[in-house]
Formats: sequence, structure tokens, C-alpha cells
Amino acid sequence: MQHSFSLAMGLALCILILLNANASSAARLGKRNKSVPMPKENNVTTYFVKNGLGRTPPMGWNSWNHFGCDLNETIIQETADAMVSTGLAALGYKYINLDDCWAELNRDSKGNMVPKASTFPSGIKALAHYVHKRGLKLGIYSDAGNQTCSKRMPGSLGHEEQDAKTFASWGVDYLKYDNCENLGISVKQRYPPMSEALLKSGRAILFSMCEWGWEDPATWGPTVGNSWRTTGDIVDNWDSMTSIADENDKWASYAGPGGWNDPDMLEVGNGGMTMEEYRAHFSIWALAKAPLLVGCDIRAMDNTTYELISNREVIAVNQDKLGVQGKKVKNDTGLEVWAGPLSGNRTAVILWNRSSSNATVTASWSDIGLEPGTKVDARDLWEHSTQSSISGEISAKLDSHACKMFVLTPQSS
Ligand SMILES: *[C@@H]1O[C@H](CO)[C@@H](O)[C@H](O)[C@H]1NC(C)=O
Ligand SMILES: *[C@@H]1O[C@H](CO)[C@@H](O)[C@H](O)[C@H]1NC(C)=O
Ligand SMILES: *[C@@H]1O[C@H](CO)[C@@H](O)[C@H](O)[C@H]1NC(C)=O
Ligand SMILES: *[C@@H]1O[C@H](CO)[C@@H](O)[C@H](O)[C@H]1NC(C)=O
Ligand SMILES: *[C@@H]1O[C@H](CO)[C@@H](O)[C@H](O)[C@H]1NC(C)=O
Ligand SMILES: *[C@@H]1O[C@H](CO)[C@@H](O)[C@H](O)[C@H]1NC(C)=O
Ligand SMILES: *[C@@H]1O[C@H](CO)[C@@H](O)[C@H](O)[C@H]1NC(C)=O
Ligand SMILES: *[C@@H]1O[C@H](CO)[C@@H](O)[C@H](O)[C@H]1NC(C)=O
Ligand SMILES: CC(=O)N[C@H]1CO[C@H](CO)[C@@H](O)[C@@H]1O
Repeated sequence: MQHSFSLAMGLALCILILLNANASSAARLGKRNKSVPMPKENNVTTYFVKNGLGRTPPMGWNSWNHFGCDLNETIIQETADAMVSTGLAALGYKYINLDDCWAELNRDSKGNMVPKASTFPSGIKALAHYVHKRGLKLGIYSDAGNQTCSKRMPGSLGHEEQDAKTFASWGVDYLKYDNCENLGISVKQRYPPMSEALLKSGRAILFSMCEWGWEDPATWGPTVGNSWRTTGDIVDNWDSMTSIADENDKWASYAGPGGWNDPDMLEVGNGGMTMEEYRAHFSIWALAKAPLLVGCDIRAMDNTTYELISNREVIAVNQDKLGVQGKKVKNDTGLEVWAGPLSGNRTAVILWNRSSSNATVTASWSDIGLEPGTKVDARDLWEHSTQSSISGEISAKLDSHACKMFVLTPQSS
């Protein structure tokens, strides 16, 4: 959400296109696949700041991907209403999060942030009350700099305690903390003070760090925040989504209950990808234990969008109590297998066709950490059907950019 990033994104896209070119020439040459080990159970006992939040990845909605700076309290109230009336709230989507542009440009005479009078005339406290009455939680946004990315409101650098107290007094439940206008100060000096200020604020406020993966936040984030962005901003297209999924994947072993890798918010429903691409986006985010923050206008979403984001079996993978991030375990020239362990000795698997030519995608038991003789029941989370007594491997023929997602449950011998 910052302009300097468009150049970086452009470069990233160029590199991606080069990689794709390599992938297809590799395919023609019949090059070998790359295999990586399955993730193991994490030792999560050492994890996290003591706020007790985010034991499973946070779920909800954020204004930015669809509304940008054009948000106001009516939109937020109607979104909260829609979250309940559509049944999404009951599926676990509980955070209603404001992004940038909710405040006046200047602080008041006491140095407090002030809700923007023209768009939030009732104030944030009233909005939090509105949201809480519907059984939901309210998230707010600030920045570890002297202004936010829009430059239309103040940042919290140097005002951490005062702003944390203000947010707590309003009844805020979640803070997304961005990285613009940061005066060149190290991330590691700018984020911990807000973490401490929130802990001292007297209210349980989930801390969502958004430093764009600058200083490998996975390596220090678990003691500072409940989630940390591992990448730059997502854009509503296939190249952005897939490259972000890959970047985030590198940090899988650092995530666990209380602290999650965040590959940015969902674009499902915003129109820039096909249904199959959005299905893959949602499936991979769920498997990777990413925060599931819907980024479309849920007041007006179409049936396809609803069908994707309301799949309770996929959501259950994301919210599984084991809390281990699934990862890419095989890339056979763009025919990929992603997998990870679930509670109850189960395994979640995604077969994903990212290549430029037709092929069947196969996960053999050795790819996904199962003993050779294991027989499983394979639940197809998108077809809602079960194949019993599969052994050795699971495979699928897939449409362009499509994926299949399974949960494998070993049969008791
Ligand atoms: C896991 O954490 C516990 C408690 O902190 C510790 O005693 C144990 O050695 C850790 N195990 C590994 C494999 O790191
Ligand atoms: C919010 O925006 C919508 C649509 O742009 C408009 O209808 C509504 O009146 C606005 N509400 C406030 C409080 O500005
Ligand atoms: C933020 O800091 C920069 C660099 O010191 C300065 O140029 C700018 O005026 C500051 N902006 C605000 C709103 O304080
Ligand atoms: C969405 O589904 C509902 C009921 O399932 C149906 O009445 C409606 O026509 C559908 N809308 C679209 C745009 O397909
Ligand atoms: C997948 O593997 C091919 C070569 O087998 C490689 O060119 C490509 O970069 C890989 N893609 C990813 C996303 O790892
Ligand atoms: C690739 O798959 C699509 C859809 O399954 C099919 O229509 C098409 O004929 C296939 N192309 C080739 C070259 O096999
Ligand atoms: C888990 O499943 C594997 C087969 O994949 C089996 O060998 C193992 O005994 C099972 N463990 C438990 C605790 O059920
Ligand atoms: C795999 O995806 C490519 C596009 O990346 C598509 O052309 C092809 O048809 C897909 N394969 C199958 C078997 O559908
Ligand atoms: C399907 C396939 O070819 N899988 C192979 C991928 O590569 C690993 C080792 O690099 C092999 O063990 C797999 O059999």
C-alpha cells in the first residue's frame, strides 16, 4: 500500500516471468522434480507474547483490499451486519478490521489520535460497541512511523503508550501496525515498543505486525506479535498471489499457536483472478495457517465467492489445533504438492497445477511423510466426498491453475 513498492513488485513480476520461462523449458527437457522434507510438529511451548491471543490464525475482514481509503462507518457497520447475516461470523470470521485512513491528519491538543469526523462521525468507541453487540471484534490500524502509508493520518512511532491506551479505551481488539514513514529506524526498534504498550494497555489486543518481511520477522516475531507479514502487499492477480505464497513458505517452521506467518490478506471476490485461482489462493492460505482476512465487499459478494470462503472443511484445516504450517513438499516443474500435519494423526494435502501444460499431479506417501503401507481415507474438501482405502499415492487431473485439497486419515489397523 505504498508507492515505492510498485517498482519492487514490477521487478518481482519480471523475475517470476523468467522463472516461469525456466519452468516450461525444464518441462520440455524433462528435468527432475525437487523434493523437500515434510514439516514436523513445532515446539510451540516457547512461543509468544503473553496476551494469549491468536491460538489459531485470526479470521475476519479488512477494509484495504477493496475500499482503500474510501471507508466510513456505514460501510463498517454494514459489513459487520453482513458478516452475521451470511453466516460467515458463525464460521469463525470475527474480526472487522479498519485499515488506513480512519483518522484525522492531526492529533488533538492532548496528542490523541482523532477519528475522522467526516467519515467516522460517531467515533471508534461507538463503532466498537456496534461490532461487539453483534458478537464480533473490532480491529484498527496504525503505523510504526510518523505517518501512515496514505500520509493522511498520524503514525504511532513515539506515541506507542498513548495510542495503545486510546485503542484500549475505545474497545479495540486488534491492531494492524504498518511500516511507512519509518525514518530509517530498524524494524526491531520500532515494533517491540508497541507490543509492550498493548500488553500494558489493560485490554487484550491482537498485534498484527506489518513490516513487509524486511527484517526476517519470523525469526523474532513470535515474542513480539501474533502475526507478522512475510512479504510486500498482495495484488489481485495470479503472479502476485503465487509469488507471495512461495515467499511465505520459506518461514513455515517459525509459525505456531500464538504467532503466525502472514502472506497478506485475501483477494478472493475482488475480480482479478479466476475461480480456480481464488480456490487455490484460499486453499494455500488455509494450509499455510495464514490469517484468513477477507478483502472483498462482503455486502455484495457473489455466490462463488461465498462458496469459496465459507468452506468449513478448508477453514477447519486452517484452525486445526495442532497449528503447524503446511508447506510445499514437492515441485515437479510447476506441478506442486503442499502438505502438513493435522491433529489426530491426519495429513492435509494440496495438489496444485501451476505449470503451462496439462499433467496429472501426484503426491506419493514419501512426499508427504506417510509410511509406505499406510491406508488412508481421503476426504476431498472441495468435492465434499471421501475415497476410502487409498494407499501409496494420491493424484488428480486438474484444470488450469486449479488445485485439489484433501485430508488424509489413516485407517486404524
Ligand atoms: C521444547 O520445549 C520444551 C520446553 O521449553 C523444552 O524442554 C524442550 O527441550 C524443547 N524441545 C525441543 C526439541 O526443542
Ligand atoms: C459511506 O459511504 C457510502 C458509500 O460511498 C455512503 O452511502 C454513506 O453515506 C457514507 N457514510 C458516511 C458516514 O460517510
Ligand atoms: C516525519 O519525519 C520526516 C523526517 O524527519 C519529516 O520530514 C516529516 O515532516 C515528518 N512528518 C511528520 C508528520 O511529522
Ligand atoms: C445465489 O444463490 C441463491 C440461492 O442459493 C440464488 O437464489 C441466487 O440466484 C444466486 N445468485 C447468483 C448470482 O447466482
Ligand atoms: C519449480 O521447479 C522448476 C524446476 O523443476 C523451477 O524452475 C521453478 O522455479 C520451481 N518453482 C517454484 C515456485 O519453486
Ligand atoms: C488440457 O486440459 C484441458 C481441460 O482438462 C483439455 O480441454 C485440453 O484438451 C487439454 N489439452 C491437452 C493438450 O491435452
Ligand atoms: C499415525 O499414522 C501412521 C501411519 O501414517 C501410523 O504408523 C501411526 O501409528 C499413527 N499414529 C497414531 C498415534 O495413531
Ligand atoms: C495446468 O495448468 C495449465 C496452466 O498453468 C493449464 O494450461 C493446463 O491445462 C492445466 N493442466 C490440466 C491437466 O488441466
Ligand atoms: C514423482 C517423482 O519423480 N518423485 C521424485 C522427486 O525427487 C525425489 C528425489 O529428489 C525422488 O525421491 C522422487 O521419487
